[in-house]
Amino acid sequence: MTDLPGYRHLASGKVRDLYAPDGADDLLLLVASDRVSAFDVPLEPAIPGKGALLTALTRWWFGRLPDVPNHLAAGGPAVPEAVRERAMLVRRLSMHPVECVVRGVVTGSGYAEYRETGAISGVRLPAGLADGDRLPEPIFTPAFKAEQGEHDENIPFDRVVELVGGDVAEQLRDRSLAVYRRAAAIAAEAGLLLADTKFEFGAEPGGDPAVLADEVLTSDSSRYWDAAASAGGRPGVSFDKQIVRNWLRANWEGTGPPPALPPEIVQQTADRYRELVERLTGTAPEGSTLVR
Ligand code: PZK
Repeated sequence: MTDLPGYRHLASGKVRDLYAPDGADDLLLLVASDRVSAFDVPLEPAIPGKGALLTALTRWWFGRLPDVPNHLAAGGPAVPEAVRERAMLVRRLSMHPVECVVRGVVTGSGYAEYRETGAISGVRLPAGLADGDRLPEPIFTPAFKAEQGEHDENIPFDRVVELVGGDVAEQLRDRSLAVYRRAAAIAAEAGLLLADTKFEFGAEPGGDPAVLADEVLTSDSSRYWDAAASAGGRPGVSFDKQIVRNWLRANWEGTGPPPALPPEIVQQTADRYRELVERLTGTAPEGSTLVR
């Protein structure tokens, strides 16, 4: 975390920091760090360029979704050079306590829940689905945002209605599904399968009750798979922390402090993040070491 002149530190998550600009109560500065976590454990060292890549990706998606109301601020105070490329100045919203997850594929924790109950977040699914199978239609599988350090809890749509009211619940669901469908179509053009993603929305004071917030369609909030490699129902190769997860699983018993990631794992992970941005946006980001 950095000391930012003109800003006050508000909160830090495992991989992000939140600041308030002095004298602009309606704005926030969301700073993506280079930190990485896996299995909910923060790891060392950082992945160089990760925060800038994920921020670039969120900005790019907001640009591709111009008719979806989002939280980017139109103006505001200068953002310090030290964090500029990994920071977003956003309007301060009243955040809904719901993780708006959309799945086009059953995998991960959703697959585990399906195996146990035949449903995910109360959405009943056909019998016989295997890990990595595509669904006939994307499904909205909301989760309740747990306190930091706790696991989010999948909840049925009725519970979303109790939390935010019926009208807003329907908007969260409908916007989430609409954005997922459009993003999945754009990703498909790049040979990518958007397996699932998580959105967060907030209410604009006195305005739109379902503004798209947070990071959007990044590899930290989404599973992107190579479409060719995941054809035929095999779980895909993720463009995210899979390299880190695999290494950690093979090199750590899960108790005590985790070992430091070796340089080659850090490099492979950084390359994988860059490859995703390059394939999606068609441009090699700053500092790219990708060999074409
Ligand atoms: C908001 N977070 C997540 C937690 C972080 C970030 N537009 C907004 N208005 C009000 N609040 C938030 C947002 C957004 N986006 C986002 N928490 C609140 C978070 C911890 C550290 F850097």
